[in-house]
Amino acid sequence: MKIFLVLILSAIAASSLALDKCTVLRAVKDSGLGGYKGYTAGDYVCLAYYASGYNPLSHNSPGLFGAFQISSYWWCDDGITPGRKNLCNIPCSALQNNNLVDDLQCVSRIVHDPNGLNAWDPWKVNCKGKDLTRFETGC
Ligand SMILES: [Ca+2]
Repeated sequence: MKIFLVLILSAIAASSLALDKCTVLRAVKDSGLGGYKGYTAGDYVCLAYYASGYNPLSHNSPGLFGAFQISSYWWCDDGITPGRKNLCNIPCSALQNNNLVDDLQCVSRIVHDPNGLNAWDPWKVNCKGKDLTRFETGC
């Protein structure tokens, strides 16, 4: 019974971490990333939607962290990935919360590379060249 209660409480805690479109959109706009390399704020919101469903605790694979599913091989330090580079110079745990300021600094670093947002398959498949109006409006 006690364990069951703990499970329920942690499920509630996890779900309360989930972000929504407008929170992500506001964070992207505040970051100043919109317009960089021709990507709009909607590109980043669309990426977060398809990468994680706006859930910072999402783990599509063991090496991906945060709302933008950032790789622990290249970008953040999870303390266990062999050969990790930590090019964003942050712990991966910093990507698993509701504060997107550091996430977006890391996203900016990733987008700075020649591939830009093509670094993310969820963006390439679902957002690239698409009408992203619904990710930029309604807030
Ligand atoms: Ca964060």
